[in-house]
Amino acid sequence: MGFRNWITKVLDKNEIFKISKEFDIPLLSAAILLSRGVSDKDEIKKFICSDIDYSCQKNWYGIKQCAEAVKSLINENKKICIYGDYDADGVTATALMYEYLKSVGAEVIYYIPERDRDGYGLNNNAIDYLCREGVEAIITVDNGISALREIDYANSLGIKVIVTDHHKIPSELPNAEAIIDPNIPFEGKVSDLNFAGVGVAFELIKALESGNSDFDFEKYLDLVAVGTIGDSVELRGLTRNIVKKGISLVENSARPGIRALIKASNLQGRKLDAVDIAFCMVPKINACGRMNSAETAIKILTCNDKEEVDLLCENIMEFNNLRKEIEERIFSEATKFLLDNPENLYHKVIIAVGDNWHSGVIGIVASRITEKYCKPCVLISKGGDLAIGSCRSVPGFSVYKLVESCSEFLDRFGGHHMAAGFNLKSHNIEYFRKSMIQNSESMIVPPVDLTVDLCVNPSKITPKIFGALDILKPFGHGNPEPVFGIMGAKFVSVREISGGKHIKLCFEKDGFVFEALYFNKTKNDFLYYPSEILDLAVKFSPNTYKGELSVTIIVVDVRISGYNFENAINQKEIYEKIKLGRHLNSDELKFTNISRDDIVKVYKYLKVAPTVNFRADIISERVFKNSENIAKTYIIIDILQELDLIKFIKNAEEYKISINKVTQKVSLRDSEIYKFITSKKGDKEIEKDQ
Ligand SMILES: [Mn+2]
Repeated sequence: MGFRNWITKVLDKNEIFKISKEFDIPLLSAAILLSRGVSDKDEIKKFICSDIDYSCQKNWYGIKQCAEAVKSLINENKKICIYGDYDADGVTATALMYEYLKSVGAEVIYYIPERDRDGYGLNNNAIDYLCREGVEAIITVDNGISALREIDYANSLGIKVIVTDHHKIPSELPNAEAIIDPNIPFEGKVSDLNFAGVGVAFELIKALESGNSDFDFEKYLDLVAVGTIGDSVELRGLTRNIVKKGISLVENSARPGIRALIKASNLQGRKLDAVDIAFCMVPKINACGRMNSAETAIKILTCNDKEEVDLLCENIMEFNNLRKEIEERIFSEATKFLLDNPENLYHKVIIAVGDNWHSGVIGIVASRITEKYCKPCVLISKGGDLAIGSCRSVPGFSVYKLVESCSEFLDRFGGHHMAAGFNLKSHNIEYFRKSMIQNSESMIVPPVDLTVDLCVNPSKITPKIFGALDILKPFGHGNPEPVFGIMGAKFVSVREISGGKHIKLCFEKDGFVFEALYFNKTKNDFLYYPSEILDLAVKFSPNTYKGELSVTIIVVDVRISGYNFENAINQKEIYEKIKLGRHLNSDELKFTNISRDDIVKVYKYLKVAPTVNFRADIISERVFKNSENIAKTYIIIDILQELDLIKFIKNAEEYKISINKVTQKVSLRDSEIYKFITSKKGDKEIEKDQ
């Protein structure tokens, strides 16, 4: 994994006590609110209250017209089509609108575009089809705001279009009967923007039923919760409260389909949280659109027949398993490509190219690679003459802008700061790749932060903590699960559990001994030595054994205590520049001053080091006792490999190193890298002379 920049919050103790007392909440809840900048009285009140306001959004552009337009469609018995999208947000929004309109007696069908055949949003072929089906009006959900031409086309066929969307608005709004999108300013003001497509559709229902005190709004909240979590919408304000209530309704959903999906995810009988929905329900719903057709997902969400639901659920599980299989294959192919062509790892944006990578899965893999290397990632898949691409970014870097800057080589592109997609001709891949690398050179890709909300003493942690955390739930985008710091813990031992899939670590701090789980790591992945002093970033998870509740500590990240991130990242950049043959300035050159003695030191260390995996920054800390020799350590490892003294396989930032048997005398002069580095030193001297 690339290294992450720990942001450790320093909190005002008096302030914590004050908030805790005033709002009658545990100190820990108060501390985390404070660490997240929720410190204003009104904000705290809103955060801890759970009330949902079912009155209509009066400050939304077009909401009245929308409600009126839909009402007259219903009254005039027009044939309506809900036009949705294939992801969890679009699917739940479609199910929600469809179910509602049916319940009020409208004649309604739905249409979900298919990823490969139709692409995202409205398209003329689909409109032609709906026209033939006798559709008189289209209500879009989770799309439509940018479909200016398509809406004109529908109008030309006599089909009215009502747009409900939550995407960014284009410079000109479409020529629709009525439009709602919270991004459209109303009286010069834009409302809170954290609504998913399904959230916007729900607001339309609120407007349609405003004044009807008998209406059961709650029965839709499970759908709103699933779609909102699926779309990674920020969980704050009204949306947070709706999702909170919605999650509690998912647990005992009246929808047989949701109950079936919960059972298939082995979540039945459990108190669910947003994370369960994000990791267990959403991927299954998304798998339908990725592997086959999103229609299966809508069917299961709206079906009341138990037998049919079971059949649909079986299908969905198959799609999901297939998705996982394809995802693993693309992931290993992309990773192999990067390790075979390591120069791709040194650029600011990681680009990998492959053949026939599944268009529905390539994006998930791009986000896994971004997570692994802490850098934006672009995956390009060739399929004959045509190619597709998918990008994911890190916070603070707009991958969309980068794609846009190279769009002369693309046929089509779209997306937002964090994710983008594109189509191009295969013969343009190389031009596009080069242009991306060149244009990214001058851009700043910020390091990936890991926010540590609060430092704690492990001896003080009891199951009471879960009550304090419950107040802050649901966790998700915009309100992440709190991360705690345990600083300066002495590492005692490590052992593998679950057949080597995970590890259990033992630590000691101030005489208190505690254990922590580190998931998806092997003994060899854990790079630290017994008795080394480490900082841990952790989460706490409840564990019930024989009826007794206890706290399990789960490791999120580890570093040597007092690790200097800034140095590490600067040094890594220097090394990347060298690998790409870029010019170093004289400040940077200082760090590449390698002596024979340095090389011997690192070699001797590797020879006796008791672990199998290595990271250059950690080796540097141990061998040179500081973080200013990391670039040097990277280069020395390259030299040792060039001289055949060691063999290494690089995996993200980690190496697997083995020591080769030396059969004859080795001379540093045989290393091209060493010669190159020492000649650079010469350049520096010349620079100084001038
Ligand atoms: Mn959406």
